Amino acid sequence: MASAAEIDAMRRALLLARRGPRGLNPQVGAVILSPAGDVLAEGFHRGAGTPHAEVDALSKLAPGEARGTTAVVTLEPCNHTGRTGPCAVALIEAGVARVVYALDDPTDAAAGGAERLRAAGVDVEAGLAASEAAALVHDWAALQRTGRPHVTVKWAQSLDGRAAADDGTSQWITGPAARRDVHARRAEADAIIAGTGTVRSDDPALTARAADGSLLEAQPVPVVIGESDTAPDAAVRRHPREPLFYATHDLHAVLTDLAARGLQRVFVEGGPTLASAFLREGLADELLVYVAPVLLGGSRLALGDIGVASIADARRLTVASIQQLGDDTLFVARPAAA
Ligand code: AOF
Ligand code: ZN
Repeated sequence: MASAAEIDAMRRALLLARRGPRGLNPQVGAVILSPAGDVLAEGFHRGAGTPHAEVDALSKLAPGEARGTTAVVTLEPCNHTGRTGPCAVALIEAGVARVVYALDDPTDAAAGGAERLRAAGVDVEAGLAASEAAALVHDWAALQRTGRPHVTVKWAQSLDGRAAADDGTSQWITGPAARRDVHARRAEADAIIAGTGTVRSDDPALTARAADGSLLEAQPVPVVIGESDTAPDAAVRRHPREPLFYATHDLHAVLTDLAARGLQRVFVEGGPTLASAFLREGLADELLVYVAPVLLGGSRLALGDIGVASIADARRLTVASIQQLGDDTLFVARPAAA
């Protein structure tokens, strides 16, 4: 059973974890407690290649000071030598007597730290605040499972399913409330993807902005996919994050590369061609469809070829939520489980 001091320390460790960046490694926090339950040291992980949270916390103690202490960590201490050495061994060597951690390490490579600690006589308790810790590293863990980022595909359309008028104009189909919602969701993504066609025709900034136009604090990395060149003076080149350009149609390869850069959650806002390609390839985990009460008619459909030739191939969706945003309606939908 975790003590009151350990429960407090875990809450603190979860806060510390958030100070680290989202990236190739999970966000992890650690607190070292004296046998009396006083906080002796705190640590967190600052990203791949830097010390893990436990080692960061231990480094703040004098030699021998960790003997007999309790380490409270948001993730199972690792058992492997990756870019850094195994934390389980560091804790054993420091003489830590007890380890309380929240979540088992979900990777085959690093798991097993709990067993190793127990084998060395350390008292180990798992599962304290496991659901909070799991939520914190959810996107990272999903990426370890799938090998690619979580993909949200967004588009705005008229009630009759058009993304633009016949002359190509599309600003604006939806109203201010819907556009604000889009910006808030952009800020939660690690990357925002557009096609070269959309970059050429709309010259989007691909930034996340507040209602007054000012930049939000969190900015996704802008990603531009496609074979036509992006003009030297394109707005995306002035983005606060350095843009990534992929002159390819191989979306799997692009996503694999984004995953290798630690980008866990991407937002596809690239226009009908790109949205259709992600759907055709089965790469959309979530759809955000903003529907405006307006009719455009004509030929500029919100989606083109998504690989549906006949009704039997229709992409069935599960609607997660329907939300009214001013005059517009947002459908959040996911592919129905096969
Ligand atoms: C921990 N504490 O703070 C973190 C852990 O390449 P490395 O050495 O940085 O190892 C990365 C793996 O270690 C990562 O995939 C995850 O399984 C675990 N992360 N483990 O004990 C930490 N960040
Ligand atoms: Zn570690």
